[in-house]
Parts: sequence; C-alpha cells; structure tokens
Amino acid sequence: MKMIICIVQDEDVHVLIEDLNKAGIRITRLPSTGGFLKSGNTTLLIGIEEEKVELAFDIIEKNCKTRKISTPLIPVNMPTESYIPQPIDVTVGGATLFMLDVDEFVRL
Ligand code: 2BA
Repeated sequence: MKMIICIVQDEDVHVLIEDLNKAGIRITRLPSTGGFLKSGNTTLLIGIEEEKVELAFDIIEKNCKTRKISTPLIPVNMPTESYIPQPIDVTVGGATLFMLDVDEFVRL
C-alpha cells in the first residue's frame, strides 16, 4: 500500500474529491496553508493500493489546473533603503504530490 500526500488548490478540490470517491479511492481532506503565499490550500491524504496509484494520478492531473497568481505585497528588506513591498507573479501548480510506502494499514 502507498500513501499519497497531495497538495492542491482549494478551487479544484470539490470536483477532485468527487471523482476520487467515484473511483473508489478514499481520502482524508485537511485544510492547509502554503508557506510561500500564506494562503489556503488543501492537503489530501490518500491511502491506496499500488495498482490504483496510476488511476489516482490520472484523476488528479485531470482536475487540478495550473494558475498564475499575483502574490500580495511581499516584504523586501534592503539594508540601505526603506521597506519596499513588491508583488510578484507565481505559477501555482496543478498539484504537489509526495508518495510514501505504508508499512501497515489497519482499520479497527
Ligand atoms: P506555497 O508555498 O504557498 O507556494 C505557492 C507557489 O509559490 C508555488 O506553487 C510556487 O510556484 C511559488 N513558490 C513557492 N516557494 C517559492 C519561492 N521560494 N520562490 C518563488 N516562488 C515560490 P507550487 O510549487 O505549485 O506549490 C503549491 C503549494 O504546494 C505550496 O504553496 C505548498 O503549500 C505546497 N508545496 C510545494 N512544494 C512543497 C514541498 N517541497 N514541501 C511541502 N509543501 C510543498
């Protein structure tokens, strides 16, 4: 068994979860916050049999869109100048995935 930790944008999560559930893939949804943008995203814990991993990846890829986001003003500290806030554009991924081996899975 594998554990996929999947970080996605909040906008994509509703349909993504629906499609994963339809495919018989169980998830736990956790609210999370990106360290860089400091805005909300969603982390899904997906415990899954190895033979279903590819299916899960396909569903995630289909539902999670890349977006360009203009950040809020990011503080830039320069030693000789006063504080100058700078907005920057970043491309936020479709999804960020980590895959772990699961030693044991028990449901009591
Ligand atoms: P955030 O940390 O809020 O990052 C949002 C987006 O900002 C990133 O999109 C990336 O395009 C950009 N970004 C992040 N750090 C940056 C930096 N130091 N300089 C310039 N741009 C930067 P994604 O890479 O698609 O990441 C989306 C979210 O996935 C992240 O939100 C974070 O919550 C999570 N994530 C990404 N990589 C991770 C990692 N190695 N470990 C844990 N979480 C990760």
